[in-house]
Amino acid sequence: MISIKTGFLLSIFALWLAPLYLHSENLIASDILQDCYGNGDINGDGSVRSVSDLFYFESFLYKCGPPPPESINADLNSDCIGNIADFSLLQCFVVTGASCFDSYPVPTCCRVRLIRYHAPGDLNKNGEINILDLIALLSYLYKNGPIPEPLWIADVNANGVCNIVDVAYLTGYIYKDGPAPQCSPQ
Ligand SMILES: [Ca+2]
Ligand SMILES: [Ca+2]
Ligand SMILES: [Ca+2]
Repeated sequence: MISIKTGFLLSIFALWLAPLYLHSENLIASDILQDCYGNGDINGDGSVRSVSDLFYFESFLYKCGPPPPESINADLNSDCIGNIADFSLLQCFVVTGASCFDSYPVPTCCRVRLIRYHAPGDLNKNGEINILDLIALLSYLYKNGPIPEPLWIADVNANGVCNIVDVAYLTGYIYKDGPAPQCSPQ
C-alpha cells in the first residue's frame, strides 16, 4: 500500500517528467514529418539494397570501415539510427528477397545517427563512450573482468597492445578533450 506522502511525491515526480517525455516525442514526430526517406543505398553507388551495400554496411559496423556517405539511407526501421538492427533488415532483404521493411522507401529523420557495433572505446557496446567503458577496461586489465569483444576495441590508441596507456588515453578522451579512440581492427 502506497502511503499518501509517497503517492504525493510520486505525482510530483510524474508531473516533472511529463513535459520532458512529451517534448522528446514531439521532437521525433516533427523530425519524421519533414519527408525524409532512406533507400538502403549504403555505399552510395546508386544501386540500392544490393549485396555490395550489405558488405559495406558490415565493414562499417564491425570493422571500422568508412561510414555510409548518406547516413539517411542506413536507417531501415525508422528509428533515426543506423545500426545493426538495420543491418539485419538489409541482410533479410538481400538473402530472402522478401520485403523486410514496413514500407519502402523508408521514412526516417533527416539526420540519422550512425552507430558502429564494434567501435573503439565503446567496450559495453551501448553506442556511447563514457565512464562505464573506462570501468570495463580497468576491470579487464586489472580484475580479470570480461575480455572486450573484439579485443581491438579496447586498444584505443591503436598501437597493437591493450594496457595502461589505453586507460590513460581513454581517460583523456572522456575527461580532458583528448583525441578520440582510434580504429585498429585485427
Ligand atoms: Ca534504424
Ligand atoms: Ca559504451
Ligand atoms: Ca593500445
